[in-house]
Amino acid sequence: MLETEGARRQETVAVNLANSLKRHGVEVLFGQSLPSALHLVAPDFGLKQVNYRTENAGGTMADGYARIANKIGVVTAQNGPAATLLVPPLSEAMKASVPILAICQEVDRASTDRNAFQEFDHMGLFASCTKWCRRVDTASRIEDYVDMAIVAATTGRPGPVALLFPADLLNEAQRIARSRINEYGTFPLDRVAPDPERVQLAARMIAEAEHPVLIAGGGVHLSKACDALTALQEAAALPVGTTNMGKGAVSELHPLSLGVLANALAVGSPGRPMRPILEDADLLVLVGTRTNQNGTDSWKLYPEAARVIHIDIDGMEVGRNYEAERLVGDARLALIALTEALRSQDLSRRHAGRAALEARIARARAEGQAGARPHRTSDAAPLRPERVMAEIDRRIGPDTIVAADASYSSLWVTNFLTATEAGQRFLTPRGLAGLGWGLPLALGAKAAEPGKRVVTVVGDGGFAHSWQELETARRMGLDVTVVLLNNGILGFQKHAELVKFGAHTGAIDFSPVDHAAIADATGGHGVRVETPDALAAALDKAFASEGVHLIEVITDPDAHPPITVFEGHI
Ligand SMILES: Cc1ncc(C[n+]2csc(CCOP(=O)(O)OP(=O)(O)O)c2C)c(N)n1
Ligand SMILES: [Mg+2]
Repeated sequence: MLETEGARRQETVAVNLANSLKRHGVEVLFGQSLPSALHLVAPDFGLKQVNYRTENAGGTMADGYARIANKIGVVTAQNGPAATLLVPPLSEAMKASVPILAICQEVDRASTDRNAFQEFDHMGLFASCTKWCRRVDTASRIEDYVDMAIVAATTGRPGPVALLFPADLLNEAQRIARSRINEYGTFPLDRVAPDPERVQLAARMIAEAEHPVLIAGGGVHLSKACDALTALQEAAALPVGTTNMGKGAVSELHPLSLGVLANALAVGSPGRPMRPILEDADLLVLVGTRTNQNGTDSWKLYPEAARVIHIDIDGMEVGRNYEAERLVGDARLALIALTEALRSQDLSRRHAGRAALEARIARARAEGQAGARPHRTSDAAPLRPERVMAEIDRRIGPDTIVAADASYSSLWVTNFLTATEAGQRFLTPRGLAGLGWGLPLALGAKAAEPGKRVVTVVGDGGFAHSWQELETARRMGLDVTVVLLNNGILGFQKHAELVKFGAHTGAIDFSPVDHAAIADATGGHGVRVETPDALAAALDKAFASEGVHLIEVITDPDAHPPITVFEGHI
């Protein structure tokens, strides 16, 4: 650490930067040493470096951290090739509304625009995948820019931002400014309530509706609005379903909960029998959802005749796909205001229908479970993924965080695990649905909540995008359990091609890979299982011991989640 002594002796821009990050509550930097000037002084400010192997995984760790901690995730990177690898995670965060601060080094100011080594147009690079991006050139403006960046990420609709620092600037002497004291790193930073008159109108619409249904999206988690939503569910006897990203916004065991109602409602889906309840709705209350394709089953899920109330922090999302009564504001404040406004409404219609509604939901739930039971209880080998989910489901509790990779893993998790409490977290990369997100999301979540069990479900194709981070997990003491569904193919790709073209290309099949050996080779505990009994034993062992565990489950290559658009085609 001799090298740090010199840096410590004087106050530099890097010291100012570390100091400002600490003021905003930042505790973890997902990094790989660069910018070195920052990382050399960061420990003096209590900033822990979690060292990723690749930048795209590091950015995704910052994403998982932010989703769980409700604090801005910070990732740092070198200019040029490293910065380009931040594009995928920033793009996911942009679509999924997750605040991330990317701190990137720039070439020295004197070398700018001279084709310096690894010089690149980072402003252009990040233009489409950040809410806000600036290059900082003036030593005295560090606090101003850090505050602007963090506020840009955490106010309004959260999202990623980037700050670019020339390497020479970070070394410039600069006394620490003591002028600013506020912390902006926790989100939602500024809770803004919707227009009270519109809240009153919405309350009246709910009271007067015959069959109102509420759909909760991921914004409910981002806003920490799960308790407020549960209170409204009770107060107005409202049936509540969720999108994939909204899973866990309410308990799926609540008698008024419909579970996940999204793009997997074909035969075998536990949620399928709930669909008629949604189809009967004359009023839809959408909360914290961008009404995206997967969330709405290609915009076919919601009844066209239903009136719509849409609560969202981003006014541009309200009415994008469904003309709606606009309640623009923070989900939590909006739900609290709505519950309050309902007190002065006559809710007798809602409460009179509650028992019958609960009975209808209970029947649909039982029917859904019965429909899913054959696969959930199947002893077949190779295993059905539904059976794998059943084994995980009976071992997790409301405190377990489950992160899924893209592809089928996301849908197995959202449709076949149970949120037993409001606020239970299931992280899915549904912003862009890029492969490889599962493990780094899990590592970020574990960095945010070291005391909680974190499990990630990944496919064999997607996992090849992030194998290398098993070593990160081991080295950083981020003990997670990876459940790898090895069907030997790019499953979703294959089946989607079969559905659309009746044929698939030669890119689908893999040579056999010993994933358990990769886990062992990186200091973790790998095991391959081929039967339900072996899976049960492996899960018990992983959950009872420390370390990084990888359970490679050989699964049925013909199995696919009950994706609605596949129905009748394969
Ligand atoms: C980065 C990226 N590349 C390509 C795709 C397209 N894609 C979607 S699903 C899929 C197959 C994934 O296979 P695997 O991870 O093994 O999961 P499985 O569907 O077999 O469970 C592909 C290639 C993507 N979503 N993201
Ligand atoms: Mg696969």
